[in-house]
Amino acid sequence: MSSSPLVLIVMGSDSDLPIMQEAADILTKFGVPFEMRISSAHRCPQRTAELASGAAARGIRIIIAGAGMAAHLAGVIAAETTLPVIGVPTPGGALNGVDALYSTVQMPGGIPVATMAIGKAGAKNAGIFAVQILALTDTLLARSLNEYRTEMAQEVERKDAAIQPA
Ligand code: RP5
Repeated sequence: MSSSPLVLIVMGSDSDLPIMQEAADILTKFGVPFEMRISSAHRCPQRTAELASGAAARGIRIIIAGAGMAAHLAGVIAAETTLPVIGVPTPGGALNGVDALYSTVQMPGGIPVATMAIGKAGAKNAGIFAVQILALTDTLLARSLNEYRTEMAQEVERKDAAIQPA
């Protein structure tokens, strides 16, 4: 696999990092090279647009965008590229991520954002979903995904065994 980043993780603020780190951890686990950036759709719109519009030309294949509150980051990024964009609504603010969920998932027809769950589970799934897309054209990655599923199932069996009476 190439060592230049294939996945770009963008978040609106460093306050999103504890959530978005879950996506980074999954990509690291599967050996997928990625880049992590902070860029805001409203605090630095021009910079965010340039980051998105230039991504494909430098080899990025998928963008994961995480933001909270009135989270327009994923949609703005999707507007600037035809790369698949995976959105992660991050928790926080008065509505604790429900606002971000609606802002991210409710894209008008024409510019899709593949929206995950609010918070750490969503960020983790964003990482896995990116790996699944890359695995369409990478048999080693596809094999790793199957092993990951097998390990998950075995973990459930271990937990089930652990609560059985002696
Ligand atoms: C959004 O506003 C960010 O994605 C973050 O989730 C939220 C709050 O940002 P900070 O005020 O913590 O920088 O743009």
